[in-house]
Amino acid sequence: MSNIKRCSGCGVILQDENVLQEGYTTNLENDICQRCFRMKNYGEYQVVTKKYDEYISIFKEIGKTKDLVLYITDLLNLDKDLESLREYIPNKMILVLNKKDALPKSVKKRKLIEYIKNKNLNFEDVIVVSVNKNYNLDYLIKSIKQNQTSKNVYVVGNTNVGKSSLINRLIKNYSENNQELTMSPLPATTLNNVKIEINNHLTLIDTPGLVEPGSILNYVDPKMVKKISPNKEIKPKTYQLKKNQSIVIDDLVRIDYIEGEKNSFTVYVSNDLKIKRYLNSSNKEDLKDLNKTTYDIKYGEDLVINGLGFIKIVDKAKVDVYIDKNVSTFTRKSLI
Ligand SMILES: Nc1nc2c(ncn2[C@@H]2O[C@H](COP(=O)(O)OP(=O)(O)OP(=O)(O)O)[C@@H](O)[C@H]2O)c(=O)[nH]1
Ligand SMILES: [Mg+2]
Repeated sequence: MSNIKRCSGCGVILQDENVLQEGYTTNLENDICQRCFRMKNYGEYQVVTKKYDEYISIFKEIGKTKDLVLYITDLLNLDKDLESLREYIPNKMILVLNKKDALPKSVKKRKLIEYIKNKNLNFEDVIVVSVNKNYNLDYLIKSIKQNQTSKNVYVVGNTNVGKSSLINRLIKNYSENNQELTMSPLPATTLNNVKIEINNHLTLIDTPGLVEPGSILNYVDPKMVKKISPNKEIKPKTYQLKKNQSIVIDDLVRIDYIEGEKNSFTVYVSNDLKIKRYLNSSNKEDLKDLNKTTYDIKYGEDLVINGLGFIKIVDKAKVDVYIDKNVSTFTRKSLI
């Protein structure tokens, strides 16, 4: 290969020598790699994993610039720690809360913003959007204009939060450019930084999303990944539970209510997942072979299951959660 050409869909370096290696294309005249071609045209997917160090070095490179950074997160999977990136990226940063459409309409934008602002984090702006519904992107563009420090603006965030989808939408809405980034419901779609010129004053730089080791998406098959990722407004389901009753979500997670008064559990997960409720958990053994964690949940907290969604529990409760040992769970003050 004499001069390096990158795939315009995912940023990988194109090569025509080894079918088994990333960046393969049958012909270097092509603009995208075979993996992107297959994702775009057939919805096929091939797993590529990056090492943690590779992400960190991408973040550090961004940190060396003074450019504005858009930090994208998914409202259903709000990062536990919204400041972990700060260690590497001290830049001016706008927090973009995407996938508003997945939450019930009754959840107000203002409430979500207040929730974040109460944490006193250091963001220039906090913006709720839905890329799919084209919601609030005019405001995002305005805020970018106000806060950008140069032409370049980086787009970072965990895998699957919708970074490439957002940029594609901004291209459609605000640019003459016709480049199209590859998007997919599966983790690790974008493989390298990709620069996209929106106009003479703005170039967005798409980056590969960090694959969180604690996300359930890493431990289920692609069919289940699609089921777990909501593409419609979630219809939350509320269960009034007494102790010794349980909720089981699609053979993925079991929650036993082991101590507390009659209590209300509202499940916010994709509508495609089946939820079962057991009136007497001691008779049922399903999923009890999975890893168990016991939580003492305080009044007004959510139990979050990384990658899947969350359960809002009204009163204090002691629960046993059974789930794959690699998947992280935690509690937080109720989002909704
Ligand atoms: N419901 C909903 N889904 C969205 C929205 N935006 C993106 N998605 C979906 O989220 C999934 C991931 O989108 P991508 O744009 O590939 O995500 P990414 O952040 O670029 O992911 P990586 O390249 O792996 O880091 C796709 O299935 C998108 O359709 C949104 O506003 N609402
Ligand atoms: Mg991407």
